[in-house]
Amino acid sequence: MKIIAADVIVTSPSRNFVTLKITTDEGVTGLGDATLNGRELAVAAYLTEHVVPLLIERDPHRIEDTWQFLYRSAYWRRGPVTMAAIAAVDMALWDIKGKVAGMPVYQLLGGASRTALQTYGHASGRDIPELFDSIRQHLEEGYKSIRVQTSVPGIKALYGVAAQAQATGERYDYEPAGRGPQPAEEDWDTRAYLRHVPTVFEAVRNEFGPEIPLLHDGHHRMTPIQAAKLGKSLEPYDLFWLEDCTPAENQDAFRLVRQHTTTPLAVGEVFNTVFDFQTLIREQLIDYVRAASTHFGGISPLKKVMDYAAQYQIKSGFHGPTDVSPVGLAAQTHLGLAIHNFGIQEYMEHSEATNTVFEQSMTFADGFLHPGDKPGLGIELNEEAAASFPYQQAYLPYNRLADGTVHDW
Ligand code: CS2
Ligand code: MG
Repeated sequence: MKIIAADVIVTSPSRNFVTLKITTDEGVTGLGDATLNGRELAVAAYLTEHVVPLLIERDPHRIEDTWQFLYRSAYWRRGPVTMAAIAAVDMALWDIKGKVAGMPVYQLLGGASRTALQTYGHASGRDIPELFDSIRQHLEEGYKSIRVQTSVPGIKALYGVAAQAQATGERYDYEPAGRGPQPAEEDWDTRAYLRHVPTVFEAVRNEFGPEIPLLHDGHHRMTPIQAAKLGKSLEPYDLFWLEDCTPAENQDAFRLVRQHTTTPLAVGEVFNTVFDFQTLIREQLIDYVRAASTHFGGISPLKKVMDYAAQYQIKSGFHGPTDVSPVGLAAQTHLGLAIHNFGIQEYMEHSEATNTVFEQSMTFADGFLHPGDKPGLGIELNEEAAASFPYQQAYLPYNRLADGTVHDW
């Protein structure tokens, strides 16, 4: 079997997605997700200009060899653009292999280790009553684990809080990234945040009791010692995890955090290779691997990092926001079903328009996600629908401190 075509499809049903479609001489096709939020066209060009020509005539069954060829032969390794492009190829080849074998990809990865994946949903609110409503709504929908984000008194806008939700009728208004030529500017004050967050978790525990696994995302905004302080002050509320408490380019920073707190730590949604996790895993500085198949080079390297993590009882918590397309989500859902050290899967429903473009065999019921049993990844791209949603420039917001300094994301 040979690859005869590879097409890059950019579509923007409610947000931008970049999809690679590989076609073989036997008519079998495979899909891969190459979406890099806010930098989508860089990956599309990387694929079209530099990867697609290399794929033609190759044997689609040689997944590992193709991965190594794209990674090593470029000389310029790693980075989010390169690794999102390689991820799309890797996923599309697994999709093809599954279709040829007549099996869902999770069967090729070793078969199911569980019946379905436990997920967590995103609850948020501008104040406590709005947050409680959001938590209740998620519980009613079957979610068993809940991420909790709120506005902070003194900070005007805060990413991760669906502030306009009621006004727009959209559930998660902070996704997609804002469309337009410039990113929205938000404000930030770490001291105010550190004072407020523990009071929110205290209120949530008082209202909903001790059982629900609760998560929180710090979006890389604290210094290591501030992160340590937050972890410590959240200990009474028994978090499932504290995510991205400090930027992790410097993996050593997590030593300091870990030294001070028993709150479980999750990190890695912006990581793109195993080297980003090397110290964190080997020194047992984290508890959950947050990488997404889309930004980490695909299913193949994500499986390897999870096997490495398994030696240290570190589990998965793959990144699953709406900017990971249904193809990327399906890829990591197959992997999550197969690996033994699965932890939890982040899940936000995609919009209706997105689900029209990406027809899915994935199911979500009672808080659990399953990739379905169609051969391959189980996603079909409706190209006609995709073409009706042209690309629109969009950027994630960023934030500045009171004195105008740009702060960490
Ligand atoms: C977030 C994401 O899901 C998460 O944990 O951190 O919403 C993230 O901000 C976006 O994926 C950025 O593209
Ligand atoms: Mg996050």
